[in-house]
Amino acid sequence: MKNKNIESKDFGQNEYWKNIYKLYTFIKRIVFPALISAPSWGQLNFTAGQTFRDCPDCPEMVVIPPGSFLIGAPPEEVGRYDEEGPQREVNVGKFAAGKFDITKKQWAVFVAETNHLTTHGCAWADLPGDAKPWDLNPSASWNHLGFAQDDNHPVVCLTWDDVQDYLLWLSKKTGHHYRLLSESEWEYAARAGTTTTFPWGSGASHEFANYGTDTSFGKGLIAGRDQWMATSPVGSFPPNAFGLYDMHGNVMQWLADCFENSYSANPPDGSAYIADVTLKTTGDLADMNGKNSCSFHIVRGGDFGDPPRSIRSAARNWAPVAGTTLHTYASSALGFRVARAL
Ligand SMILES: [Ca+2]
Repeated sequence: MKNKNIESKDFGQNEYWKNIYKLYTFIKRIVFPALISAPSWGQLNFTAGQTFRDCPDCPEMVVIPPGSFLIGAPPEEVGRYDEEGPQREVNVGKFAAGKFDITKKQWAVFVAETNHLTTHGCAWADLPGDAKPWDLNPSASWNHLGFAQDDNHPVVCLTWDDVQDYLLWLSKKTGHHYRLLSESEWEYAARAGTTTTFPWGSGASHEFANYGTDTSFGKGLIAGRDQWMATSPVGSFPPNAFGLYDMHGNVMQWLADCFENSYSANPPDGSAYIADVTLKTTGDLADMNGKNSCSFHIVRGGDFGDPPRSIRSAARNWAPVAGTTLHTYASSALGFRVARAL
């Protein structure tokens, strides 16, 4: 019918071609440039600071704004270790980070759906009879510890392998790429625009984080808002400027990077350092000499038993410890947070 009408009137035919030309111009000037300039359809929907979940049981995510920063600590920072330098500029692209560490409840969903077993034991489990608390207690697990943890506490006692299995499961379940944060992403997100020792200022404070005594390793402390000797429920302290909780203290977080004892080879694009090379280390790190860099992974944030020095934005740590591997090492002071590509 439409074609017949157009053919029967000269006026109608002109209008038809005018509309075709208008449509062509619209596509050429508006639609095409928009398609080319948009990195992906998904990214169009995310703005910095926005929070979202990919399923009802999935971790809540926060969109982190892209930017650049100096990774590491300046030479004069109190408590600095040699491996926190040299400071280097890193550009971090837009990504989403878990608002909180993964909780016991979220881990339990994974276990229920996959029957995932954790049989490696756990260090610092605080169970009766732990003669050497730093050794793996074979009976301890994420669900069997010597201190109380409700569903909202960060899940702990997981090896690197356990965490990789969770990330694969979550990616498959949601259709999105979930992974660990790189060390650059972690420090950028922890600093949230600050250059001070801690995001809240120059001194440690139990008003902002769950950590231990001023002088000892492995001992918790209750003071001010920090009412926990061991782990605290996620979100018990104020968030940083990017909207992330518990980046300092509570539990350390597994990261994607292999070990490197300086930032001299750290990728400037914000990605993880994953070069598997033979380590050449001396001094305090001499026990790692000759081992492969990727037989270790960086862990960040410090934990409930750490002194202030270890929960600084620039403080670095790594796992596993001597005598264990990425397949066996687990600790009640070590959990994880997820990242998602956008
Ligand atoms: Ca505490």
